[in-house]
Amino acid sequence: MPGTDIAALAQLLDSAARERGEIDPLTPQHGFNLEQAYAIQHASIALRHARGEKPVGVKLGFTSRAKMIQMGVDSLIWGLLTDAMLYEEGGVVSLSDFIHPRVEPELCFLTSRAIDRPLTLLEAAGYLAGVAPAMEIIDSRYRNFKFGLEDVVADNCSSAGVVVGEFCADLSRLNNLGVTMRFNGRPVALGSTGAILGNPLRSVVQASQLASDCGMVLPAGSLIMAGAATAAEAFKPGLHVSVDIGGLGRAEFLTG
Ligand code: OOG
Repeated sequence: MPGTDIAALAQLLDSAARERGEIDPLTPQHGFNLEQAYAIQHASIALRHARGEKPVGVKLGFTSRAKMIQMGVDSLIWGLLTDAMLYEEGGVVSLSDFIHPRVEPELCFLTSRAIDRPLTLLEAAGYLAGVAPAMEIIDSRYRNFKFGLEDVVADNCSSAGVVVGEFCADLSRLNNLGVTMRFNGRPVALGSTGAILGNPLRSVVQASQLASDCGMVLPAGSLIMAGAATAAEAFKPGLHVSVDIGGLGRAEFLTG
């Protein structure tokens, strides 16, 4: 829609995140397209940067069928991470930071060199320092986590927090590792890293393509969250949340 007020919608989403208040999806009233949705996302991230938050990397969304089916959206999307979204691995994540948070098991890549062009799958590992077991905390700013593609993109793909375990330099066997997420020791989500685009390294290829499409360089030391291997789980206070990724190790946090 030509008259879409990118800045005003970015402000609305940013305020919803800061005040932890749900809002109705924006597209029924404002009818923006995907390109405008990314413009809103970037404008809302610019507000965070203006407050002093630093870029730390990117996250991919809907890289697994499990997530596409859970949310009814079937296109790969991406969002931008800042240092304010980093939560200490092994620390306490307070529910008061969020509206209605959910957690999902992921892999997190760390780049060793700047990515400034689209990479092939064969090249991807050469740009990485390592991979870690990780979890993403998502927190849609939309009522009841209900949205369409353009709305979730404008809302920075529900990004809210990341918890990253220890990095491992061996990138050779990521294809089919078992993924188990537990709440207080009870399995709540089971899957395989193969669910992430058939091979999680493809998320690095996708991130390089998406970044280059919008003229963005991912500097060395960037995080790339590969997207969830399973559906997300809502969480409450008083939990020990962990993810084990076969061969790679564990990431965990407590909820308060
Ligand atoms: C959108 C974010 C999806 C993933 O890993 O697939 C995502 C959402 O489900 O709210 O982060």
